[in-house]
Amino acid sequence: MGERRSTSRFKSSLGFGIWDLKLIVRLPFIPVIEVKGTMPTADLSYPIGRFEMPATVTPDMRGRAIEDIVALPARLRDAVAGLTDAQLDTPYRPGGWTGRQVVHHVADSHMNAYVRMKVAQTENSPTITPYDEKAWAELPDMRLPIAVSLGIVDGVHARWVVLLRALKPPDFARTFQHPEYPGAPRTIEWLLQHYSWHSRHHVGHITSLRQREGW
Ligand code: NI
Repeated sequence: MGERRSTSRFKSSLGFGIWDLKLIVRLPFIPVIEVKGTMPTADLSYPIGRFEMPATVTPDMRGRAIEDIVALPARLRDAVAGLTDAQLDTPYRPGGWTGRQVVHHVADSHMNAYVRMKVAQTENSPTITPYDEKAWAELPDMRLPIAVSLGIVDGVHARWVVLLRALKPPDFARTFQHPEYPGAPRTIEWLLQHYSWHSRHHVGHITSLRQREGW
């Protein structure tokens, strides 16, 4: 998740959309609620909150975001360590992806992100190709053992981190065009911050499920 984030299509005539409503509903539940099955779906979907691009990104913030990209392969392996196939095939929330789908989705998503960064580095504000992450998550390769995608994440991140660490400050301002956000070019800065969040977001789905289930 994280690919399609446009809220405009959900705007109602009242001037706010369902996401705003979710936020309003969510606020009273921020204090710790660990009783199984009582958390609002919005909280289960966003265990670390929604992504928000910081107004300013300092060098320290960049460094921490790159460390999240470095850490993801091990964090993902730790998150799924010891889970049985039945546990991996359990949705992390009612109607949500299974742990197995989450792992395969991270591989799908981060392969795309890695390619997007490379085209942004080497072309003049290229238009990237979106993909339907929900449809991808239903394709037959989603039923493969998670080891396959853990290996992809290892390899993609090993290469991605080399690129990220070699970026010079002006490189973070390089842009690419996302067809779903016309007129709002994304930067490599945005991509890094987004995938730092995305890495922690999906690990959070699995670790929070384990916590709730006592696995
Ligand atoms: Ni995602």
